[in-house]
Amino acid sequence: MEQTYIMIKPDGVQRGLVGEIIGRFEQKGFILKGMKLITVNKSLAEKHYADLSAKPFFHKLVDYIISGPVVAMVWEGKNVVTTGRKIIGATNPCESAPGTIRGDFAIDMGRNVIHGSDAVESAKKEIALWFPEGLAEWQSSLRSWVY
Ligand code: 3AN
Repeated sequence: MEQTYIMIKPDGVQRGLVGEIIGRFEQKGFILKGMKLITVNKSLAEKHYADLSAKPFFHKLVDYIISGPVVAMVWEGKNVVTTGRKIIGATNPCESAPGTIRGDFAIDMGRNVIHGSDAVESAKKEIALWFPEGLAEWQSSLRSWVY
């Protein structure tokens, strides 16, 4: 079953949006496979955003991610990568639709509340990076009502 890496960024944690965001993924029917509140070190943040290392905003982005605790999560379910991105909304909160997380809770690109993997392959890499200890096991009978 497909999995994605979702991270509530420091601004989302500090603004008290953790419950709201988890609720949206739960209500859709996705299954929580991993979750932890952690303060990110610089090396992990730089690895996570390695693809953006040439961008002019890279250092600001890394400083933002390490500025306070984040909630790192893995969610599982049919088409969860693409659907998760739809739930999150466009990168620039000025363009994200009302009803999406960024559309409802953000106005600034540099403080856009949440991260979600953009493809199945990057989700695999990000999950391995953020959850080297592995994920929770669900018995298939406990989740059979979803599928
Ligand atoms: P997304 O988070 O929607 O996948 P990416 O991967 O293009 O978007 O960018 C990663 C993060 O970098 C964004 N969430 C945002 O915080 C930041 N970012 C992207 N573009 C800009 C920009 N032009 N100025 C400042 N920050 C940016």
